[in-house]
Amino acid sequence: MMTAALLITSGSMAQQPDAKKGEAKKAQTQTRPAAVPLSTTVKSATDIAAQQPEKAGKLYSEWMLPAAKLTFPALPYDLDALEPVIDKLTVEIHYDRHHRAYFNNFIKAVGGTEMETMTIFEIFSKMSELPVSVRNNGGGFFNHVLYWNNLSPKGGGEPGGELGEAITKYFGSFEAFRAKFDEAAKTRFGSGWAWLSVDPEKGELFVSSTANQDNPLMNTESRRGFPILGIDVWEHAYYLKYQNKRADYVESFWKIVNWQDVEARYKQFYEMKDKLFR
Ligand code: MN3
Repeated sequence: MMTAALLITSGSMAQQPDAKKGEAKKAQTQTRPAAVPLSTTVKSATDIAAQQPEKAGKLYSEWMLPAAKLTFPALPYDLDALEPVIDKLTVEIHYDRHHRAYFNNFIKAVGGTEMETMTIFEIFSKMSELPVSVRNNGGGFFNHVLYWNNLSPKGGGEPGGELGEAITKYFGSFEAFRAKFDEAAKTRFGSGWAWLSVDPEKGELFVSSTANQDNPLMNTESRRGFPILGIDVWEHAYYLKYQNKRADYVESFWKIVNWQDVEARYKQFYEMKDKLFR
């Protein structure tokens, strides 16, 4: 069973047999801790559910494990699966070198410390008191897992269901939300991320951007939230294909957004929110 999956996976792995190649295969042969099943039932919009019907409603999370037990997850599709939006070489370098390095350095940084037994959410909640190596590498590890799951070769379009309704409620329309997210992604100076998150107090959706490998779960952020969609705007995410044209990368990004994953994460927020911001 593919519970080796990622943060809050929408489970695109099971229908991506090629994910078993290379490093992914190695990862799967390790003994993995049992995933924590969540009881959420996903009720996706028809167009989204049609993409991965057999996985709707099946959510797993490994993030509640002690940090030292976290594993480096397989990419949920082939390296070239996101072409032409993101080219194979970019995915390969981004996933296998950058992301893997963040993971390795995070595990190293928490090793032998009290952080070993904390969940990554507990670590993010105490970020301001912890070493910068944990902030950069823990953020880098977590953010990229979310990023890969947020994307799919079968993605694109617009969300329906409860997520689509919430976006309309809080932004006025999907177009208005997208304009806001685009703006955050394009104007983030230097390296960082733009996010769509859920406010833990009010439940409202909001857009923000963070520097470096920070994310809205960290207590170093002025507005904290549970991220459900993130775009990496570090140059390593797009430079080979788009060079300095970040705006073109951001525009193309929408063609591969895995809305089923974003909606699943949105619903998971309500399952997990009590454990996220302590
Ligand atoms: Mn990156």
